[in-house]
Amino acid sequence: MIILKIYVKIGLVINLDIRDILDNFEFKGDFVSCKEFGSGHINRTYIAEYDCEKYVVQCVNGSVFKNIDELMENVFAVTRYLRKQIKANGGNPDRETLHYIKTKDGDKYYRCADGSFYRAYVFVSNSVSYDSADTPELFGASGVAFGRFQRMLGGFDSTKLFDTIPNFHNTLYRYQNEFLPALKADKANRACTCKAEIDFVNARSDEMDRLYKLVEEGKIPLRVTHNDTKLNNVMFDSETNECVCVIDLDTVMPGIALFDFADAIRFGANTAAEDEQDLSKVSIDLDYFKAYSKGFLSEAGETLNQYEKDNLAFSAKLITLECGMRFLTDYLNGDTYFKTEYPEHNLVRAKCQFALVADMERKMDEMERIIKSTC
Ligand code: ADP
Ligand code: GN1
Ligand code: MG
Repeated sequence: MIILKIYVKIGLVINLDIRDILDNFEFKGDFVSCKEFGSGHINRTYIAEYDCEKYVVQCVNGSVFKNIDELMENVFAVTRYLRKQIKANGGNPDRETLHYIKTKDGDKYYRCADGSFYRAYVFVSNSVSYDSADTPELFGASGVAFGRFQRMLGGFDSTKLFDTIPNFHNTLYRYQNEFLPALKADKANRACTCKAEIDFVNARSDEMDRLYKLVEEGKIPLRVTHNDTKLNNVMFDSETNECVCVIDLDTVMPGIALFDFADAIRFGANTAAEDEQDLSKVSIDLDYFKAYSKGFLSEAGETLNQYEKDNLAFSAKLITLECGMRFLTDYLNGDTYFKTEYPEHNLVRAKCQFALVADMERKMDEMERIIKSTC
């Protein structure tokens, strides 16, 4: 009776059809409940509770990820490799990597009649993710997690991975091929509402190709990178707060290692939320910057070359500019990419990123000093 009540209650809030989707996966036990969960901007995530185990089920955003087969190939290949590494180091692969559940037909994902895709994995038990870190230590622990992820994948041949979103962190490409065309088209008639932000981006176009130029010159290698190192993409042990597992592997691709440092700083070392409207609250917290640098470099430091080390602080600014530009592009396009909660949400996010860029520019010398002393 209780089970039925919970199901009916939650079923009314989300969508009863989710049960039809869940029934296609090899889950253990009887269904208890299912609810929408998480704060990601792209996919839709559900927690499905069965009496034996909890699962995470995700509807993958097909307009962002155009080739689901290649995406899942990447995720499975990287996870298989990580499991071996963790096992060899005496760790527990079932807790420290994602554990995917195939469909009853043995496929890596389930394709619905409406063309959407679902995939499932075991919920990492006794774990929690955070949208902000209460202490620099907690944030530093996420640096250890992403640094270790980078180090453990050091031996994985990045050319074996598909480029699931080409030019994902190619800032100049995003400027020339996405931002400027969106501005020109001005589909949603919004350019007149964000002149200052457009000027902010244009004024920094000269810096956008600095890192890819180093790649072209053979000074920075392409490595296996996560590319979306937000704090909420690490699971922490709910009792000890130690990092358990890096999740959200959809953007694992060949990339520049610096961005795995940088995107975490953009999100987690901001004294405000990513969509804070009061820009006086936005700044880069140098204690958090230092803590993440220490954590990340303690694991990945030895694998980075001098060109990479010299550009760590700059990369934090560049990715913040890039992310703000992506939010602004989506605002100009009429909000077609990121999930939004209100009409100006993308503009608010962009303004917040640009305020953070401005603060990083003010504090760049200090950020450089911190990196030097940590390296
Ligand atoms: P998105 O691409 O939308 O960011 P994520 O894969 O990051 O999706 O998942 C969203 C949230 O769901 C995460 O921040 C985390 O809280 C939770 N989550 C995802 N995978 C797991 C898992 N295997 N175990 C426990 N929680 C998870
Ligand atoms: C998106 O899915 P989520 O919320 O982890 C985006 C990232 C952005 C981030 C900004 C595939 O990440 O690139 O940095 O929003 N993911 C994709 O919060 O575009
Ligand atoms: Mg995520």
